[in-house]
Amino acid sequence: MESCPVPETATHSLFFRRALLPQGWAGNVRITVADGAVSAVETDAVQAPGEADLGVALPGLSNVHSHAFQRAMAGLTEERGPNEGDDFWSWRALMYRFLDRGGPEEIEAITALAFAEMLEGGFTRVGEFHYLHNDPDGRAYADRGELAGRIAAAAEATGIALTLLPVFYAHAGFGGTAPAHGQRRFINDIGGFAKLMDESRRIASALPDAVVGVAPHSLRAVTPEEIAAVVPMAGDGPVHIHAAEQTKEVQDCLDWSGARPVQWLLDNVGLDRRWCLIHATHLTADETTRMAKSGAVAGLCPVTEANLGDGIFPAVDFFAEGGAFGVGTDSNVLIDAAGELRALEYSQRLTRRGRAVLADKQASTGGTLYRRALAGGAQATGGTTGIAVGQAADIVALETDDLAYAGRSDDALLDSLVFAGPKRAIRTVWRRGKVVVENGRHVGRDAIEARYRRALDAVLGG
Ligand code: NGQ
Ligand code: ZN
Repeated sequence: MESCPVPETATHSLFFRRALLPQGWAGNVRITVADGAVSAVETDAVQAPGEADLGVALPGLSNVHSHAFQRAMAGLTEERGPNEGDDFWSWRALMYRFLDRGGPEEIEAITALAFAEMLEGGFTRVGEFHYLHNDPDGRAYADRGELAGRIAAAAEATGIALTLLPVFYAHAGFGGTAPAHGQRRFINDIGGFAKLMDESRRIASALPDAVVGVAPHSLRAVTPEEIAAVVPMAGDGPVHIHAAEQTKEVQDCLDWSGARPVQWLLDNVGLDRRWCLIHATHLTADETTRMAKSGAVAGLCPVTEANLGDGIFPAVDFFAEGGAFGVGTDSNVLIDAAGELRALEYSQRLTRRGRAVLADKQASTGGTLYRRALAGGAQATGGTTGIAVGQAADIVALETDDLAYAGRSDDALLDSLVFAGPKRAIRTVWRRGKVVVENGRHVGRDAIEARYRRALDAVLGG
């Protein structure tokens, strides 16, 4: 990247007039960074002559769920088709068609743009639910880690922290049915997947703080025997799975097993803190309580869930039971951490006909959501839990010159960030103490954009 004036091994410090620390908001905070990690946090420090005031610092959030390649189809699936009922399944058919083209270069270029936008949008780590493994004809690449390597290259080029979640995908529906043609780029058997996991670990070890987990795609695409085989491959890493996103999926699961998807997982896989259930939209009261108590994270993607017409997650009840959540950008139709939190709260307000419904008692909504998404996101991805000694120096500074923030402080800034739409919400982002976003723009954006445009010509061109 062109503008990284600070060598990574150097110790340097960053001074903020306010910072959100694990113990709460603090003033005049000097954060010392050594080898990419926070080595000291001083509060009520005296600003030294010549030391810049970098404004208001937040810990970066983890994006728990992304399919980076889908960034290239943002806005392209909003036409009504000839048949009754455009829905998730017709969207998915269009998404599959999109995969007819696009080789490693295109996947990397699209992913790099998505990752740069995530950094600009307040995410410093991404959980990439990576299921594109094969070439456009459905053949395994000679190097099984070819596309995982492209994801890692995009993470390295942009600077975002990577939690790589190689996806096991083998079937079109419940009960181990044969995969459809449109799914040919996702398919693995257990032996091939084990090789992909080995490659993924090798690739991740070249990045400073990448995490590798495992993602059985869904109960539709993976049989119970396959889940039992792939989950141990996560080692200490997280396990992510799509669950109960669509009512048809819930019904198909009932027809197959007599249980609903989350109920099935609770009864059969031993959900715990390692697990992240993506969407978990359709829950009974009993499932909500049991899932919350299990310690598993709800990986909520409210913008995509609205875009795809999935339904509304019972967040009020889940929170009341102590459930943990993180947010994800999933289809990447919009990439914005604050926008996910806003969509989550608004979905609950619209159904509950109330305000500030997800806020802790006598606390601000933005503040509550930000802190909880930070904690749940870190749990689900192995990301930073806050600005504290030993954590990666992954820091977001607000664009406090924006009028949306005028006259606000501390949690009121978070409320304005989430609800009051700053035009440019974020000024600077540091990843491992290095500037990756400056004045709201990723430092490598020009080159990333040019490469993305070429990739789109290749994927969409005539
Ligand atoms: C995915 N997306 O894996 O990209 C899915 C579509 C599927 C969402 N579920 C494929 N939002 O679930 O079968
Ligand atoms: Zn997904």
